[in-house]
Order: sequence, then C-alpha cells, then structure tokens
Amino acid sequence: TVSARAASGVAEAAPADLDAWRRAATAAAPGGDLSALNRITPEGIVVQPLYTAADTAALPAKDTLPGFAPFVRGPQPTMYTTRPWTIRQYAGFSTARESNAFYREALHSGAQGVSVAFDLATQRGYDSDHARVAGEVGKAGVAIDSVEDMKALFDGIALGGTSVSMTMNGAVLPVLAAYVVAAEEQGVPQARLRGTIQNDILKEFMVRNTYIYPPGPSMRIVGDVMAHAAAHMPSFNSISVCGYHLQEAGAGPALELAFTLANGRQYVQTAMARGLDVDGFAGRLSFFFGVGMDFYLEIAKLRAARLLWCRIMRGLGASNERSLMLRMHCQTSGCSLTAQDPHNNVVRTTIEAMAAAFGGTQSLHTNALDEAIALPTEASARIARATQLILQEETGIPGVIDPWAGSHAMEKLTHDMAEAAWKTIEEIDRRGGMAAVAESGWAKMQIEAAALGKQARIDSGRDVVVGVNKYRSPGETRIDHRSIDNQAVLADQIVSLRQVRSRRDGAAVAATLDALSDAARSGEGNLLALTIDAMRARATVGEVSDALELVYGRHHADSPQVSGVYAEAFESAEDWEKLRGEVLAFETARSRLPRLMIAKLGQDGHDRGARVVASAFSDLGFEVVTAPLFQTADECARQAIEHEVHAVGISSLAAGHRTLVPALIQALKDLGAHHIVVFVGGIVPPEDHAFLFEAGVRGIYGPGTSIPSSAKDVLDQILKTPDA
Ligand code: SCD
Repeated sequence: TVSARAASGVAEAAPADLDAWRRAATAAAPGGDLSALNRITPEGIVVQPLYTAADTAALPAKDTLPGFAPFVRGPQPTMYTTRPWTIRQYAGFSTARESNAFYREALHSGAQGVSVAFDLATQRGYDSDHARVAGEVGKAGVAIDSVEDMKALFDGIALGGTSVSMTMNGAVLPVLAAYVVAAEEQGVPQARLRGTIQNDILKEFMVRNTYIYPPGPSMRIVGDVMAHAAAHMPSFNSISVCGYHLQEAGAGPALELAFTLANGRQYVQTAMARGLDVDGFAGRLSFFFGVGMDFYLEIAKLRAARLLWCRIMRGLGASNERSLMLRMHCQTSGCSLTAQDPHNNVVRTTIEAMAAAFGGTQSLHTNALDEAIALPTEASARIARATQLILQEETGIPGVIDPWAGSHAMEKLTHDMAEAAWKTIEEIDRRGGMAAVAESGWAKMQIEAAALGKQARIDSGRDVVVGVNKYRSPGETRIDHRSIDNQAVLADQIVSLRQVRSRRDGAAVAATLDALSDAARSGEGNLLALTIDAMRARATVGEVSDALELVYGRHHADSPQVSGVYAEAFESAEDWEKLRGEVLAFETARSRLPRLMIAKLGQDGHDRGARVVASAFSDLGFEVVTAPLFQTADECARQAIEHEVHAVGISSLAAGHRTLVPALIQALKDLGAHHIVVFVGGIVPPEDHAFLFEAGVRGIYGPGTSIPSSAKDVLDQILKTPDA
C-alpha cells in the first residue's frame, strides 16, 4: 500500500520509471496525445509539462558555480547573500528641483541608486525653449538644459557615493558631459564616478527612436564615450546594452536576447576597431533586460544571457574574467501592465520582479501600478519600491544563490533559450552583422512581426490578459495619477536658460562649440572630452547638439510596414469577416476605401503601438498612411490634407496629448479640413478624456482596446462625418 511504501522509504528512493509516467500521462492527456500538453512559444521553444534527468543528461553547462565562467549562475560568487541587487527606480519629471526632491525622498525610503528619466526634448537634443518641443518639456522625464540644471538635479546627493544611471542615447554627449561637470563642481572627479549611461544607439534605430544623427556618426559617438570612460572613468559603465525596449516593442524573450547580445558584440567590435584593448573596456559594459510574465522563460533568458555573453567575449579574444561576465539591470515589463483593473499590476510586477531576482539581476526597476496610465504618483512609486524591499527583506529569496539551478526544467529551458537566441545571432551574421540589419530595417521588421502576432493573439483571446480580454470588471477602477503642469515647467526652464546665457562668456562658449564641430568634421579628437569643455563653459544641450548637427545632419528614418501578420494570427474568422465586410460597405458608400493616417506628434518616438495599429488596420482593408516621426501639429495637419485621409489617429505615449492634439485639431480647422476626424490611442489618463472630446477628438483607445473594436468605431465615426 501507499502508506506501507512510504513508511519503508523504499518507493521514494526507487528509480523513476519514465515510461510508466508517459503511459499514465498519455491516458490523461486530451485526445490521448501527450504532445498536446506541450506549449510551443511563438518563438518555437517547446515548454514540456514535465522535465526529468533525461532532459538534462547531455547538457554542457549545467554544473557551474556563481562567480566563475560561464557565469550562468551569476557574476558574483556570493551574489545577494552579501549584497542584494540594487533597487534602482527609473524616475524623473518636471524640473530638476522637483526630481531632486523625489530622488532624495526615494533614497531616504529604501532606494539604493538613482536612475534618471529625461524629457523627450532633452533626449532629442533640444533646449526647452525650442519651438518644436513646447508641449513636451518636463513631461515624461526631467528637463535638463545645462550644467546648472544638472547641479540642481543632484543637489544634496553625493555623486561620489551614489551610483547614477542615465537613460540617454541621442544626446549622450551634452548630458553625460553636464553630469561630469556637475560632479566636478561638487568636488567629485571623473575617476570616482559610479554609474551607467545608456548610450545604446543601435536599439534606438531599431525601436525607440530617440536618435539624433545618422547611424555612422552615432556609432562614432558611442565609441568616443566608451574610449573616454575607459581612460578616465574606471568605475563608470559606459554603455547599457538594452533588450528591455525590444521586448516592450514586441520581441519575445529569445529575440530580445539575440538582438541585445548582437548589439553588445557590435559595440565591442566598434571599440576594438578603434584600437582599444578589449580587456580595458569590456568589464564596464552592462546590459538591461525586460522581464515579462512568462515566468520560467524569463529566468531562463537571464541565465542564458550570461552563458552566451561569455561565449561571445571569448570569441572576441577577451581573457579577463570581468570581460566575460555579463552584468545586468532589469525592469519589469511595462507592456504587461493594464489600464483596466490597475491594482492587478502590483501582482504582475511582483511576479516579474521575482523572475528577475531568480535570474540573478544586479539592479532592478519595478514598475508602478499606474504606469499604463500616467507617471507614477508618490503612493504608487512607494508600492513599487516596497515590492523589492519585501522581496529582499521578508522572503528569504536572496539567501540562496541561483535557487533554480539543477532543476531539470530550468536547466533545459536555459539551454533551449540559449540555442534559440544563438540561431538568430547566426542569422544576423549571415546578413552582415547587427549594424547592417539595424540599418536595413530587417531587425525592426522581426520585432514588429512579433508584436503583431502578440496583438492578434490578445485580440482573438488566445493569450489571456486578466481584466482585459477575460474576466473584465463591470465597473471602472479610477486611481489618482500625477499630472505635470507643462507650461509652468517651460516657463521655469526659459528663465534659467536666460540666466545661463547671460552669465557666461559667449566667446569662450562659441570657441568650444567650434572645436566640437571641427572634431566632428575631421574625425579627430574625442567628442566627449570636447563636450565636457563646452558644458563647463556653460554651453547648453541644444547648442552642443546643433554644433554636431551642423556636420552630421539630423537622421530621418524610413521603415517599411509589415503586412499580413496580424491577419494570419487573428483566428476568429467570423469577427474578421464581419469587419472586412463593413470596410467594403464603406467603400461602396463612399466610392473609396477608408483612409487613415497614423501619426505621432512631437518628440515621442515610441512607435510600437502606432506601427502595430497601422499594420493591423491595413490588414483589415483600410488604406493606411504612416506619418513620419517628430512632426509638429501643423506639419501633421498638412500631411493629412495632402494624403486626403478621412481620419488621423494620433498615438501618444509620452503625455504630450493635452497640448499637441488640440493643436492638431486647430491646425486642421485653420486649413479648412474640418471633415478630417481625429482619434487618439495610447496612454491617456481617464481624467483627460473629457478635455480631449471637448477639443474635438472622436475616439480614445487606451491600452487593452482590441484593434477590431477600435477599427469598427473609427469606421462608424467617419461615416457620421460628411465627406469633404
Ligand atoms: C555586487 N558587488 C559585489 C557583490 N555584488 N561585491 C561583492 N559581492 C557581491 N555579492 C559589487 C560590484 O562588483 C560593484 O562594484 C558594486 O558592488 C555595485 O554592484 P553592481 O552589481 O555593479 O550594481 P550597480 O552599481 O547597481 O550596477 C548595476 C549595473 C549598472 C552594472 C547593471 O550598469 C546599472 O546600474 N544599470 C542600471 C541601468 C538603468 O537603470 N537603466 C534604466 C533604463 P564594482 O563596480 O567595483 O565591480 C530605463 C529605461 O530605459 C526605461 C524605458 C524608456 O524610457 O524607454
């Protein structure tokens, strides 16, 4: 009997009879088919219902130790048992003074490092008083125009002791230079600075779009930052190679992993091509991954990342242990959050944070529950921080290093994840390397196809999102959110810019800027070193950018649209045909297909949503025009008229909608195009809905709206409007 066997302890020790299990499980599986219990991820990774020793017997890297190559089990021998991961929350808004107060409070309440979010104007190299950025100053990050702002940002925060991460790519030179000078004026020399600059321009060309210059000059800037840091800032991480944004843009974990490592390798090759010794800089390369809801696979991804990076770096001739070890920051997934039932986001974030900790991250950002709606409030930021503090101090999780090691499932999934990513890396090599596939648009297309597949699986209910496409709440949960008085921030910035310009030696500034342009032109000298001189003389972020733009120009991307992927992945044929029928009926009624322009306004380059919608609407039969990025409201209105569209759909993710959308509607009216209907999609807090409807917006589609339902609404609204 069972109890007799248990009492003897013999049965527990008996060797597993896998065949017997297979027979039992086959009998219980749907249709008597054991393989029906496998889950095959969209990237082709098979997740089995059971793993045993048979799955791991032949694996090469399953019995390793933390702190030793290939570092699968973590970069440090003791990991969190002597120092837990850094609680580093990405934050920044409004003016430097206000962000400073937020950082000081966070550090006082358990945060362990700072991570600066800059507003879009700064990220794209514009001073706050530039006409193109009026609606965005201080909105989705802090406005920084000069060293004076940077000093205010870190007032009372000892830069020698606190590590600071800055999410800056396009305008990396003036922003990092301003940081160096602000520290210098605090009495902290470059050599003592600890922290990280993102400086990952390749992924900007692939997904995030806050580039300024074309790819060639942009890669020179990356290389100059790495070279300067290697020589003068030994404790500063000169690059944070990002997968996070790729995942946010739609990449699955294996694609995210492959592209991130391939980007990292490209940066190493760029630096080596300039003559830098690989072991002189590689130890200060850092990585950044997103952690989504696919729990086992996300842990596997982080373990596989370290394994593969070690392989890549050995391949490039690195020999120092530090060069072989991948260190990472992680952020819980923004796109897994929902605007519906926002409190559920705390649960999602906790699960993702656990995966990051089990995966061995060095530093972590946990999203606030309201991040799908607006900037975090004090209260939601506190919960997000506490999520990590609870994991670190209440659960015992940090007490065991890499606790999933030796699990048949985790070891096999780590191996499978590594293999899947490696295959893609080989494909990238066949296509000429990462710089080539980033420039050709191939990389972007892969991510976009993945995003469309995901959207279609959610819209058709195959992938469940609780509270969104299943178990919807009958009522709406309203939560407070932070809103920024953009005009007040702008006025403040204008005053301080005026002060900076009136107090400096204009001729000295001009000389430093000329030196910068000359170095850009000649290819000689280090652009970061020269920018430090310029910022010390009190040049502004915009002036430095202009000095380089003079030589390099501003980059305008042109990327083709994916088609057919959404239609193929959308399985509910009945709904699909119904909607297609309505689109065709529209054509009969109006003698042409509904034509829609999808646009983003201002400096908000987060275009995943816009591109997914454009592609899906096009699969549904709409004629879709995708407007170029970074337009003003006026430019957008003119384009809409030129293309004779029925409607413009604005995708807004960076809180500029209150200024930019009414400006667009006004511009359309001024140009006599009252008939063009305006919709808004993206992150629009419920409190702003009435304001936008009053301004003339005809539909607002937040996160979680299914594309067919928004398409139907767009069609109905156009039909209600007399054609021009
Ligand atoms: C750590 N140390 C240990 C140890 N653990 N020493 C002994 N035993 C242990 N167990 C040492 C380390 O070696 C290091 O010293 C020091 O302690 C600090 O540890 P760390 O592991 O380096 O941690 P940290 O300083 O926090 O650095 C972590 C990264 C760094 C390396 C990952 O690059 C980083 O902070 N990145 C954050 C990036 C970020 O915040 N990005 C936000 C992006 P030594 O240094 O002397 O070795 C947000 C974003 O883009 C949002 C999206 C958007 O807007 O689009």
